[in-house]
Parts: sequence; C-alpha cells; structure tokens
Amino acid sequence: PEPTLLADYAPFPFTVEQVALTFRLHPQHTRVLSRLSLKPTTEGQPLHLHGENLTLISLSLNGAPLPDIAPDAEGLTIPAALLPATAFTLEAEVEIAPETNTALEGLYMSGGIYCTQCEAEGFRKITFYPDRPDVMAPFRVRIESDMPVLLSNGNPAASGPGWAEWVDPWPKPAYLFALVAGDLVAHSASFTTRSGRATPLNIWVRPGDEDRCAFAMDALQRSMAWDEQVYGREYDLEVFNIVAVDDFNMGAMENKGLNIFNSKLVLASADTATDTDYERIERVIAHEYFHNWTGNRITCRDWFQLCLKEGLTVFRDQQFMSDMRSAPVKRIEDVLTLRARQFREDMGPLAHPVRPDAYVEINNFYTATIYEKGAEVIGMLKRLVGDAGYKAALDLYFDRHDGDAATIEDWLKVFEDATGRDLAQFKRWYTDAGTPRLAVEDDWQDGTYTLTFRQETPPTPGQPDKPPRVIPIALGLLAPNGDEVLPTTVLEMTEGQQSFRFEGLSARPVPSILRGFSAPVVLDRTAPPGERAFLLAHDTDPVNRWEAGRGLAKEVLARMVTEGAEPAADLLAGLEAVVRDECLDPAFRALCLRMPAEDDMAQTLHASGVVPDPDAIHAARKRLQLALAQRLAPVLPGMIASLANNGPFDPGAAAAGQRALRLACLGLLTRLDGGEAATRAHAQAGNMTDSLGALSCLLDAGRGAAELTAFHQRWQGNRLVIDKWFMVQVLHAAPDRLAEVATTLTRHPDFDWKNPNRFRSVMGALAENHAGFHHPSGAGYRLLADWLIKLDAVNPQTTARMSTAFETWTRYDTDRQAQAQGALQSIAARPGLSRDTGEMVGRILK
Ligand code: HT7
Ligand code: ZN
Repeated sequence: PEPTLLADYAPFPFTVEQVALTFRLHPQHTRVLSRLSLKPTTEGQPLHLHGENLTLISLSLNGAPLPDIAPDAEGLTIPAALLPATAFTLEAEVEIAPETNTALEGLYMSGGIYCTQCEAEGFRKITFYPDRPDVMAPFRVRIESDMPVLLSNGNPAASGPGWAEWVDPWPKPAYLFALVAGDLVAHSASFTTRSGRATPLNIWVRPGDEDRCAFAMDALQRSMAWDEQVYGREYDLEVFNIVAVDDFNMGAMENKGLNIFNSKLVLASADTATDTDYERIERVIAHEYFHNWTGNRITCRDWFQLCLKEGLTVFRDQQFMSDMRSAPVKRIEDVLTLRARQFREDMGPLAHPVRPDAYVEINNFYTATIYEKGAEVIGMLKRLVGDAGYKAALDLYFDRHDGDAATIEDWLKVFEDATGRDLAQFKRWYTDAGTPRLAVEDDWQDGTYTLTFRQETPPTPGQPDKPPRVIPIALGLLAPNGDEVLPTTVLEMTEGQQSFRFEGLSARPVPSILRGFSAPVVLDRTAPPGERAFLLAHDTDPVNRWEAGRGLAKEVLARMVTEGAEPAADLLAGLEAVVRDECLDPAFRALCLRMPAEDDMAQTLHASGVVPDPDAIHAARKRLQLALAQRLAPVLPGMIASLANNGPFDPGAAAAGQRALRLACLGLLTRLDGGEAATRAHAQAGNMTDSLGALSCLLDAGRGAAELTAFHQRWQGNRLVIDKWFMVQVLHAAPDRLAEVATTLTRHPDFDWKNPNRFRSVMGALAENHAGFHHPSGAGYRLLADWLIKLDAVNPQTTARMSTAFETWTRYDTDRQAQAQGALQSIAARPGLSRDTGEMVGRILK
C-alpha cells in the first residue's frame, strides 16, 4: 500500500454543519441512518466519504435517491456534477454486524455490551463520512435498542422505552464519536465546576463490578479539580460518563463526554489490584479527562500531528501524577519507561520523528515516540521558557485555538509569540528521529572548571544526517565535601560542540549533569573512579542521585558480563547506605534497589558496540542480586518486619512505597533462604500487591506450585486477576522452560486468545522474559510468531503492536538473528496478512 504523506495535506472541500445519526442496534444487523448537512467551501469538487465493510442500503441527496453511486473498498465518491453549489443534505442507510467485529474498531460487542472505538479511523466502519480529524461537526444521536442503558456523546436530550437521544453541542471530529448500549450499572458521584455547575459523573460497569469503581471516581474528581487549578480548564458538558469494557485494544479512549476504558484501567480493590494497577488507573483516568481540552476542544489537523494531543496530554498527566504523588519518584519512573520503550524504539528499525511525515497504517504510530518523547519535548520547552513563559504560551494556545484542528507549527508559534523566542532550531525535536548522544569532558585549571559537550544523533531510517539540536542541560556542581557550589542551572546547548566555564571555585567540583533528566539524550560520560558512588551518596538532585546508582550498577553489570568481573564493592556499599537511610522515601529506596532490566542491559551493551548475550546478562544480574542480598543480609528480615502494615489498605503513594521496599527486600531475602520468607509472606498477604509480589519471589526460587493452584481457584471468574495468574507464570519462568510454560498456558481453558488483555498476559509477557524470549533455540521467537499469525486474522491492531517484540532482533548474535528473521519472515509471508502487521513486520525486517 502507498504511504500517506504529510506533504500531501489538503483541506476537505466541504464543511459538515450538522450530523444526525440513528442506530437500530442488532448483533448481526445493526442499521445506521445518517443525515449530513454539508456545504461546499471550494467550487466543483467531488465529495469523497470514507467507508469500510459497510453494506449500503440507500443513499439520497436532498431527498432524491442516488441509485448509481456504488461504494468501493475505501468509501464512496459523489461526482461534482451531481452536487449543488450551496448547502445540501446527504442521507445514507447502512448495515453492519457488531457481533462479528473482532478487530475491536468501529461498533463491536464486548461481553454483550455494544461499544465503539473510532480513533484513529474506525468511524468509517460505522457509516460513510469524511473520517479525518480536521472535519469537526456537532452530532445528534438516536439509539434504538432494548438494552437498559443507552449512551452517546454530549448531553442527554430525550429518552423513552427502547430509545434515547443525545446531543453533543461541541463540534468534534468523528474519531471522538462513541456509543454504548448494555446492561450496565453506574457508580455515580458529582463534581461542581469552579463556575458552580454541578456535573453528574458516572462510571458504568457490568453488574457486580460497581464496588470496584471508587478509586477511579476519586481520581476523576481530583483530575477535574487539578485541571481547573493548574491550567484554568473547566469541564463543558452536563454529564461525564465513563464505561469499562473487557475487550479493548489499548488502555482507554477520550470520546467527548463518554470515555471508554479497558476494565483493567477502572476496576480496583485492595484484594484484586496491585499498586501498579492503582497508579495506572489514576494516570489514565486523568489522561483521558485532560484530553477534553488537549485533543477534543483543540484537536489535530491530521494524524501527523498526533503528538500535539498525545505528547501534551502525557505531559499533563505526568505533572498531575507528580503533584499527587512523589515528584522525584514519578520522574524516575517516567525516565525508566522512556528508556525501556522510547529509546529502544529510537535505536531500532521503527525509529521515527515525534511528528512523522509518512505512514501506511496510522494505528502503528501510537508509539512511545509520539507519546513519551512527545511529552519530553514539552518538558524541554517548559525548561527553556520557564514556568511563567509556559503558562503564558498555554493560555494563548487555549485562547487562540479553541475549536481548531491545529498543527505543531501552531503550537510552536504560541510559544514564540508568548515568549519572544525563536524556536526554529528547537523544532528539530519534532522533525528528526533518533536519540542524541551527549559526550562530556571536563577540565580544571586555576579555579576554573570547564565542561565541554559534544552532541551526535545516530542515523535513523530515512534520516542519515542530523544537525545539532537545542539541548537544555540542567547542571549542578558539588564540592568534594558534598556541598552544592552551583545550584541547578540550565545550560542551553545549541552547537555540535560547546563549552561552559565556571570560575572562582576553590576546589575541583563534581558535576551533576542532566539533573531531573532535563533532556531525552544518552549521556556518554566516562566518570572518574568514585564519581558515581560520590553522587549516589551526596547529590542533592534525587533523580541524579538515583541515576548515579543506576549508572554504577550498569557499569558493574557490563563488566560482569563482558569480563566476568565480581560485583563491585562500591556499588554494594552505596546501595546499602541508601537502603539503610530511613530519612529517604521508601519508594525511592525501592527504586534504587531495582536492578537494571535485562533488556536495558542489552540495549546499553549494544549501543557500546558489544553483542549482548542474554544468558550472560541473566546470570550476571542474578549474581549481582545475590551479592547485594548477602551484603544486606543482616538488615533484610528487620526491614521486612518493620515495613509491614497491618492496618486497612491504603492505595496512596506513601503506603505503596513501603510495600515496594518491603517486596524488594523480600526478593533479595529469597535469594538467601530459597523462598521460606516468601512462603510466609504469601500466606499472610492481605492485598494483591503483597500476594502477587510474594508469588513472584516463589516462582523465581522454583517454588510456588501449590500457591498458583490456590490462586487460580480463589480468583476463577475474575478476568483481571486471572490475567495476572497467566502473566506471573510467564514472566518468572526459567529461560530454558519459557516456551514450554507459555505453550502449556495457551492450552488452558481460560486462555481466551481473542481477548487482548488475556493474549497480552501470555504473549506480551513472553517477550518481556528477556533471556527466555531470546533463547538460542529460537523457540520463543517461533511461539510468538505463530500466535501473531493466528491473531492477525481477527485483530490486526493488537497483532501489529505486539510484533514490536521483535524490533531489537539485530542486536543479537548471528544465530539468534537467523532464528528471529525466520520467525519474522514466516509472519510476512502469511497470505492475507493485514496492512497493520504487514507494515510493522516489513519495517522491522528492513
Ligand atoms: N487517544 C487514544 C488512542 C487510541 C486508542 C485507544 C483505544 C483503542 C484504540 C486506540 N487507537 C488510538 C487513547 C489515548 O491516548 O488517550
Ligand atoms: Zn491520549
């Protein structure tokens, strides 16, 4: 298929003044009647409407039938000669079959509930329409069904037995359309906006799930208040509805006034959800709510501008979470995610700019680069223009562009106009792919300290040469006694090589570079011996303090892998000091104890020119864990006991941090006692975090069979918890046994592979078990490829996303490469492969 190009953008030559839709719902024969009020904006243009898999029943223009217009695979076209020069009405009736829609795009059924997913191009599977984000229109929707609850966007207008009407007064693109019909119950509350409008809030779930919505509701109320306080943005409809469904391709969707969520991002109770689940629920509830202004009121002109709404909304949800929880811990978690997902993407065959300029299938561009790097770019802008500049720019953005379908050029212009800065060079962060590497050298002479930075961005597909970018480098300097002699200062690097001098210092300082991870770059610094350990002990910037420990651990692990070195004493001593320091936040201490992930080590080794050996990385990581456990042996039992909480469950960040540190200690103790303490902890666990954490320790120790059986028995019927039962076994399988464990699980009667959550809980976890997935036999690669081939026929979107498990295949040795290439080729060769998966596998293989 031919790619769509940014350069080819042309406005739609009509405006849609009003959309009226009627749905007569039926599992196999839903009828959709549409009445579009259209007006030409350019003379003599044909009208092209998108439409896929629609059975056209009738079509008329200003009441006159158009019997000769036949749709093709992409939609229908009405020639200019048949169109009036002024406003006209086009009416169409189509038939669709939600029950057989397994792709979960358009109108489909999940557990007996009718629901929709229209972003990015799903509305064209519902009716004929200009399905592009720059066509915005007010919608009126009538739903006819005997389902008890009938919902759509906007405000409820009228209803009666078997029908309901909804009116959305805010013009919106079709991708924000939503409809839900089902046997649902609401967990309800309300929010009074700052201008005094009491707004009912409902979270709709299947009967029986309503007592697991309180946390999501609380997160929603806090999000609404936060957006008013921090961004001055108020909610703008009479009601806000959220619906949870079990079958969903991604996390959640921000449809105007009617967000639809994957149930795993709504439902939580102490006994069924982990602390990670709670945190994700809070973040995604906020994220989708924040889209009401950044995405819905101001949307994207075209899908190339996706980061305009996604990068900004991720940035806003990150700000929200750091206000709700510990800011440094949140920043560290975000940095970990960025490196694990986005750096990995940026260093491989799928690298693309934050604003791409070509795509084959837009669903393949909901990536870590668009989301996470898109958010980092905004963080850099804010760092460069300061808090006041950022606020002025955002106020101008909302003022100037409310109701628009905007571009990255519009976004940068508000910053230029509000702050007077020229952002031409900064724009490269949007147009150029790749992660810059920042090399640094220092020099000390006669009281003057000089730092010299050199930036270089490796080539990425289609972009061999990269000019220098603007890099904000937050720097602090510490005296040898640990005192800060230069508080955090932002250096602005704009050249390929640039030096910064600091005069009048009485001793050579220790630099703390890139504080708060001030730019998404790889810092290449050969630190002098002792520097990282010094920063781990003394840095006043918590993110860089953690980073020092992390850098040291990676250095030590790399030497253990490549030279067979022993675990270094300065790392163990530094970590011990942090762990014993009760003044430090337990969540921060838990993060310091977390070993670099095996995939992260493989990425680091590969970037430094070493072919990573997954078995050696796995073994070294275990040896380092054991050495740390031995070092901390005297304190572990005491810490585990003192961090226990026997009171009621508290999902807040402080209590979650204590659980995280306790489980980190339990993981280490398991390396010494073979799982004795974990067996007791599992038996006593009073919440899902502790239960699953202890079970993971047991599986790592080669135990846990009885506990697994009991776990399954207890949670049978709870889909979200059974997902965890599948996942924990795959994540903690010994590398040699991974393919066998995963294969056995796919034969389990509960393995409902058409449900994306269940599929991911086995196949996603398979790819996350680094040494197991990259087993030299190639069994992991083949198993995943075979299942992706099977899934592609029913759900291309989820298949394509999961094929990214292979994006690192060229890092490894030639035998592994041959195995992975064979697996990828078997997917690519599949007759009838979807455009989604075809594009991804093609790019990965290139
Ligand atoms: N804007 C949404 C992105 C999205 C999506 C969500 C669910 C299923 C399919 C989807 N395709 C695109 C979610 C968000 O970023 O907020
Ligand atoms: Zn989003």
